[in-house]
Amino acid sequence: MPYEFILTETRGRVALIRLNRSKQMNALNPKLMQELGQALDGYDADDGVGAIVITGNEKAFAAGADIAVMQNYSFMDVYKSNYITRDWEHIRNIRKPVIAAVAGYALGGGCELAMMCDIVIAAESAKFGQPEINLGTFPGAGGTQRLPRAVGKAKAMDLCLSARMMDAAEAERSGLVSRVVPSDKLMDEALAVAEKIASYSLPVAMMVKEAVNRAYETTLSEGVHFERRMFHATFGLDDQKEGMAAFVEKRKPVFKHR
Ligand code: DAK
Repeated sequence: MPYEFILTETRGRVALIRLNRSKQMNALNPKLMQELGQALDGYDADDGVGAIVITGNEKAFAAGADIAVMQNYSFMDVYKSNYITRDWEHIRNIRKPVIAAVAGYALGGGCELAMMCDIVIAAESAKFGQPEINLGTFPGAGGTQRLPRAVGKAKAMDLCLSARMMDAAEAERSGLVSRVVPSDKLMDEALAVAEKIASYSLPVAMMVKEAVNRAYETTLSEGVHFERRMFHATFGLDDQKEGMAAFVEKRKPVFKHR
């Protein structure tokens, strides 16, 4: 499907979505976010896809929501139309693993978009921040909630209140990103991780995602209970039989994603 602001392709069982407003540093306008939601929904429903990568270009993953579009909105405009929530919440409902491959700026809504993904892989050039306070507003797509969960209160307060940027090394040290790679290796690494994940049993990968996300929403004992039940559920899968039989027979498993 032709989109205006994103490029999409599949490579085997991996779907790649590239944000494509390079002149505007991939500023996230409503149409781009609509298209992103549409593409994500499509891949989530596609049995041939096991993992999704979202990336930008070498200068910017995304420099935030589109300030030029937002500047004249009134409270009623954003409140009544459910601005941001209506398009941005899509990604939270995607059940397959989503990887953000971040080079350059991931600021404001761009940082929030990366944090909505399941794994963030950063190029050495990556810069993260929540600089909305510069604009007389503050993070509105989860920045004040996901950032402290990822990096702790002290650093989240620092970033949101001072508007400073955090480089890739600091982001990795703080737990916002899972790995930092040389800039020219970013896509190879992100696609290799996605391919690896997509080679495993899809329902199991989906259950892992659901169980880890549960840790953010509930108490430890309820989370462990949820995990236990999901673990029990894997014993109803053909893929669990195949995975364990393959180990015992010293061969590679052939998962059927069921
Ligand atoms: N929006 C629109 N255009 C942007 C943009 C943005 N966020 N970021 C960059 N651009 C545009 C620039 O205006 C410029 O356009 P031209 O002048 O060429 O037409 C072009 O991209 C190149 O940018 P620069 O010339 O500034 O490039 P530099 O290398 O000098 O600087 C920069 C790069 C990323 C450091 C700088 O562009 C910058 O500071 N950008 C703004 C970063 C920012 O403040 N981001 C936060 C945006 S606010 C909500 C939920 C969420 C949000 C809002 C509401 N609700 C639930 C209601 C989210 C808000 C945000 O994300």
